[in-house]
Amino acid sequence: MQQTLILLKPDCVQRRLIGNVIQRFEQKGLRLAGLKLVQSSKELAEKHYAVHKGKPFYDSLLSFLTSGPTVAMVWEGREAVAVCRNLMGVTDGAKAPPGTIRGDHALSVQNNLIHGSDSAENAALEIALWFKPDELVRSSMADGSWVG
Ligand code: IDP
Ligand code: MG
Repeated sequence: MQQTLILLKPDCVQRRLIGNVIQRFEQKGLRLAGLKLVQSSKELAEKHYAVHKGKPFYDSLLSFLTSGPTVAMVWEGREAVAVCRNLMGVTDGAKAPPGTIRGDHALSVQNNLIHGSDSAENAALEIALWFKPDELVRSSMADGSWVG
């Protein structure tokens, strides 16, 4: 069972798309293990996007992520990292295929609604950055044996 960190970025919250996006993860069969609304500090945004430090869009990206509330979530299930990345679509909303979250609702490269961890290793680091251990809930789903 794999876990991944999903952030609904400030544009997703402001555009009232939280429910739309959460429904997609639920319908896929993933299990929600953690959920909260966070006003990201500059320090948290810097740590989260440390890999992009020095890139031309870095400062703008930090301003964007700290510009309003973000929904932070942990979703889990079989191949959760790749499953979520596929549901999101590629980074550039203009290139993301229809049917994906970004493909259906984003046109921008920066304001692309959602973050998803890109590997199981990074997921573990990012989950620890955004959540305390006691904010994550272990449970099983009633339909677990059907969804697999
Ligand atoms: P990802 O979110 O699809 O994993 P990354 O390459 O990890 O994409 O970039 C992190 C975030 O930085 C993107 O989701 C997007 O918000 C922003 N970003 C990436 N590339 C650009 C760019 O070329 N211009 C502006 N913003 C960018
Ligand atoms: Mg990334």
